[in-house]
Amino acid sequence: MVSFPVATDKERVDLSKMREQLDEIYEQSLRTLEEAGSTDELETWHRETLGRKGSVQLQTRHIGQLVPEERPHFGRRINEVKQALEDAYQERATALRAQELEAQMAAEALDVTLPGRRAWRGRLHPASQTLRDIYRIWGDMGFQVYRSREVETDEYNFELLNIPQHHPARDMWDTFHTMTPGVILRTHTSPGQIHAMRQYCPEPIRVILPGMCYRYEQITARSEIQFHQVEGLAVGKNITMADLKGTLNAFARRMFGEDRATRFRANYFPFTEPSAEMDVECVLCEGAGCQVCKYTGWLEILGSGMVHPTVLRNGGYDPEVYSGFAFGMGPERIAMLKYGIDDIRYFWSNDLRFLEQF
Ligand code: FA5
Repeated sequence: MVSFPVATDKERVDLSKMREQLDEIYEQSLRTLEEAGSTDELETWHRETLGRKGSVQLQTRHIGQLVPEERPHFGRRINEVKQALEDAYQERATALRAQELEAQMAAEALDVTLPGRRAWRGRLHPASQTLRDIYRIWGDMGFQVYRSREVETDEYNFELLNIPQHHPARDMWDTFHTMTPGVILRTHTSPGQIHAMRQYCPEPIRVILPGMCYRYEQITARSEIQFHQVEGLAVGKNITMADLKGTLNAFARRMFGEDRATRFRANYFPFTEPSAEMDVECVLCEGAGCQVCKYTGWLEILGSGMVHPTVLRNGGYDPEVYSGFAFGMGPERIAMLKYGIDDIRYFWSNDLRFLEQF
């Protein structure tokens, strides 16, 4: 129950005077309500009139100055005034909102006859475009895409590929380790060879294995710590080095043009024997020699070789019966050659000026 301060006889006031005063506040409030020209002004009016410290509410403080039997009459009157003002406020608010909306619509009028703005259309990243070109070419030659994991065990990334612990060849693939001992981010797509062989053995295999690889190395114009590779693997009976060369040459002609010369250079990979790297004639200087090809006229595009007998055995195949070839190429490097991109760092820098050119 609300209690009001009780007035002394001297302080008592006349009910009619107080009603007069309240009526005056009511009239005055209605007038200022009409003058409110915006919803902001309306809110101010509401706070100053009907709020907790508003002019109408303040009238309740005088209730205690009335004789007790008059107090309920005056209280009721205050409530009536409050309600009437609240109704008037709602009416005014509705009218003002409609006015404001109309004004806004007039100001922001749409000319529906103007042509619409074209939605900005994204496009495939140059690395994805190159990957798709690669898939298409290998797909036409009967190679299926085989997906394998990016987080690998040391066993699959190295040991089963004929790279035992402490083998110096591990220096070629500096590695990111996870917090779980023996679990790493793969440094190349070659561990996928073992997964594919173990899944398909003893069937013949013709797959490409695309995906992201990671290496803990210095980022330079030619090397990133994160890049794609596309591995290729063919396993069957009577597969020879001639198949490897013929197939890779067919790929290079489709990728870089019919007349593009290629060559194989002997190289070393622990998981292939013999091993070779493949070069294509420099697309920028047509073999004459330039900065990009380091004045050799040739650009390396991939590593390859005949699958090592130990690796075939680790995959479940008898190397006396089966043979195979494998290769690993870098799509970003291929895109660099194809489009004359001189820095691999553009690929992941998210610069639209670069990306919009493809
Ligand atoms: C390998 O990774 C071998 N696994 C390839 C292979 C597979 C050989 C099967 C034989 C049989 P290499 O480290 O050279 O080899 O990498 C292969 C390709 O990946 C390179 O030719 C290059 O195109 C790309 N590549 C390698 N390191 C980077 C890097 N840091 N940034 C961008 N591309 C890279």
